[in-house]
Amino acid sequence: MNNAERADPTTHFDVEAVRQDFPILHQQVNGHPLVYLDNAATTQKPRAVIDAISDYYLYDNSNVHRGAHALAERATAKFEGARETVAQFLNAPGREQILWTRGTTESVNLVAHSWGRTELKPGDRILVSAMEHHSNIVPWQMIAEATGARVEAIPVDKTGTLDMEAFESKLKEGRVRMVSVGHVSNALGTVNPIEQIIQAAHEAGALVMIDGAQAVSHWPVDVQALDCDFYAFSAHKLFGPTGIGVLYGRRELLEAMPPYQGGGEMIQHVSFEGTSFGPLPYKFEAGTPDIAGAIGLAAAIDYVNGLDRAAAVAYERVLLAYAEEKAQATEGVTLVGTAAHKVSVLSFLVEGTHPNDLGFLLDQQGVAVRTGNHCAEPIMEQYGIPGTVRASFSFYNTFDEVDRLFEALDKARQFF
Ligand code: 7TS
Repeated sequence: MNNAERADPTTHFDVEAVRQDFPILHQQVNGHPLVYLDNAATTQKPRAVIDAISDYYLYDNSNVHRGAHALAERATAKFEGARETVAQFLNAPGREQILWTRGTTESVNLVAHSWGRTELKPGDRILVSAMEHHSNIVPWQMIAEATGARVEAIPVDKTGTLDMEAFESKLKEGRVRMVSVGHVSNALGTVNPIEQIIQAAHEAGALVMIDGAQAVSHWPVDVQALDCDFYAFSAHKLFGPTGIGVLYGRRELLEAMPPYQGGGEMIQHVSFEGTSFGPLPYKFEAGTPDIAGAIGLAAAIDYVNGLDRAAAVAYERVLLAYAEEKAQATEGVTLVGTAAHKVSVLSFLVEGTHPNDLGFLLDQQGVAVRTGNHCAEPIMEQYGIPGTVRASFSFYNTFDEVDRLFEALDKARQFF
């Protein structure tokens, strides 16, 4: 059976056509056609994104907001247009609620330091889940240390599902000021019930930050429907460039928060007697921004919006189910992360092998996966494992590639 025949006929997703948009996928690695299954680490870039970045440098390069010439005007229009594209993508009420950061990591740091430094008092509590990426743990620990607040983990069960009862009882204990959770776990693929989390946290008087790093590439996100206070993601996990990301924030919170960094661009007036800060979003954007990055991200969003997203979502679901079935049918393979609601991630262990050795042997056969703790050490420790082999899928992956993964695994195991 070929890929088209195996795809769920209800999905109508033309994966072969989509693959033509991603030049990098069509190469040999270690003498084999590349099978790229490391999409949770970073996604590949369609030609439209690469062209948008190179066109900007070829024709429009200039600094933004300050130049009195045609190139500066063009660069500023593209840069601010990109912010509008992101605002629409997240359904944010206003473009000034979209802040450019270096990525999800910096977005969490911005909220932890700017909001946390002014708002947190000794004894206040910050809840994160036990399956968070380090970037949604460590910034909170740093600000907790500085303010006397406490970071606590919402427990996660054996399957990788958040314990909502434990969460609700933690909220009832009081003094929870912030709940910061991942929309999707990068290590396990669990999709967290964030609507329920946001509602319960708000009822308890806490704010909610959502780490959307692993979610935005898989389905549309609507921050107003979610009613979250902050939402963060990285462009590079959404088919855009590295080095740029987004923080969405509720307007009244952003207005009340002090700047995160000082410098040019973020001020209204500077004197040695006192400095006043610019309006949103500039108050949070000190220095020359990543102009090409913002333009690249907007091109990535335009690209994604041009796909039949419902079909892509359905296709990815069927592809993951196919991979899970194959894993379950393979002797000695144990899945890590078997929550009822999952996306994209197949994390697993193979009896008698170390994940890092397997990763190496898969790479020798052209299959790119990630191995290790996936920057989620606490959940690996809970499971008593050093890490996993992680294959993570995007809509440009195929059923044939899933077969290649399992064939490569079979061959790799012959070494042990
Ligand atoms: N949050 C989650 C859920 C992530 O998966 C990652 C990166 C981050 C935050 C940090 O994003 P950054 O762009 O600021 O670095 N996750 C991974 C991964 O799973 N493999 O490599 C990076």
